[in-house]
Amino acid sequence: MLIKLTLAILFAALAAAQSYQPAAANLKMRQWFQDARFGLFIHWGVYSVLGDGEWVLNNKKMTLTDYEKLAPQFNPTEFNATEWVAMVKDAGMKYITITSKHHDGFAMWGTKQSPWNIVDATPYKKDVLKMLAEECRKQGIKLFFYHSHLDWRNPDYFPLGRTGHNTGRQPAGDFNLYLDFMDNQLRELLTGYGEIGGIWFDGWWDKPTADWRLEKTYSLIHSLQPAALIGNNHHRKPFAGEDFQMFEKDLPGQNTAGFNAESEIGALPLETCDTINKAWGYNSKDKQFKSSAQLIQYLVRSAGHGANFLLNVGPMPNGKIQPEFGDRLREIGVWMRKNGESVYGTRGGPVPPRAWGVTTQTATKIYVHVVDWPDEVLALPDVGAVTGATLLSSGRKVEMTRLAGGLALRLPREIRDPVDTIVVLEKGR
Ligand code: FHN
Repeated sequence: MLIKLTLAILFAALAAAQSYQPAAANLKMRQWFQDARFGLFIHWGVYSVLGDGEWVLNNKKMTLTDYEKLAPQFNPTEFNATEWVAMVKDAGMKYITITSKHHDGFAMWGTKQSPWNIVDATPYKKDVLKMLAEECRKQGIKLFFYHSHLDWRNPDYFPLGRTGHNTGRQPAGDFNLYLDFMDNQLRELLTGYGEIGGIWFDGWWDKPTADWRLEKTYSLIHSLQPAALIGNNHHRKPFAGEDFQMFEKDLPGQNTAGFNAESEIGALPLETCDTINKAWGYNSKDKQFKSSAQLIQYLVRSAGHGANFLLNVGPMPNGKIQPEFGDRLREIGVWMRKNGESVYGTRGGPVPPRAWGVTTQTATKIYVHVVDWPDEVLALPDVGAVTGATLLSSGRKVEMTRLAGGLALRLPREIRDPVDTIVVLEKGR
């Protein structure tokens, strides 16, 4: 009987998964997403009060009773949605992905499913996501929600997974009730906040063998907003029903940070995310900031891998973005205004990513991004017919020599840019 039931569930899940046909609006959104290439990731929640990152509840072995004392201290009176969205636009970013709920379960909107949210549990009492959604719509920025599957606080998130073992919560609960709770929260987000770019899931990895009812959740999202893109940071090849694939702290195909040992690049639009210092949520002690040059180079390398770059900030508990982040975003924006045509609307170019840099391309042009190459001559393999080569920055002609099996570009010192020397190759017909 049990075997029959399990098989029936398995077949139903498989049928639902296999039957997913992205709507035309979804496919259009995927194109938009790929053209956008650059977005802002925001990790913000009640944890920002401690300035010790978003994992502080787990990492400092806090009890929930102590953690809940943070809510009355979380009063981000200096939050200004207009300023945040203007900052995003100025940086040349096209979308925002903000934590609606992180692993601590705290909701950044006035959810009716639990009082553990910014409206009901804090003196601020305002729905941050609503203000941000309205402002994004006004300023033409798309809004995605990061939503954690993993929940260290909801008693029905049981049995526990790999994390959250020291919070002092009761060792009992009904996981299906938790999944109902999560679907109800997602329903609120997809019906009360206008058109949403998509949902960015995280935390599946906490219980990789659990039945997460993903098909049900994914169908709910796609039925409420067919265009909304679903991505899941499970660090595997995409599951059925997903619309894009993300990589954490690594370019697609790489695994320097250890998250991608089991991930494999699928056929969906790609995104890579990273931090400006080391932390996702606000960490007052972390001063290891990457330079704007490094961040621009990562953005360029992502584009060369055919991936978006989602760059993170962890706002402070008062609602401000720390100046070190703001400065870097401004500097990237200056660069994007000059060089954006080699990033926006491009796809990975004909030369696969190399240590020296990457190529991106549009229908008519190939952009050769020379990021790290000491020599005057750079040889490329065959890139197809090319009618001319110029520098993107000045339009100056670049000496190009055809070789058997490729071409060579001459890049003398005086035309080099320490961040990225961009050569535009005109495609021949
Ligand atoms: O545990 C989270 C972490 O806090 C952060 O949200 C990052 C963002 O990619 N993802 C998780 C770890 O995989």
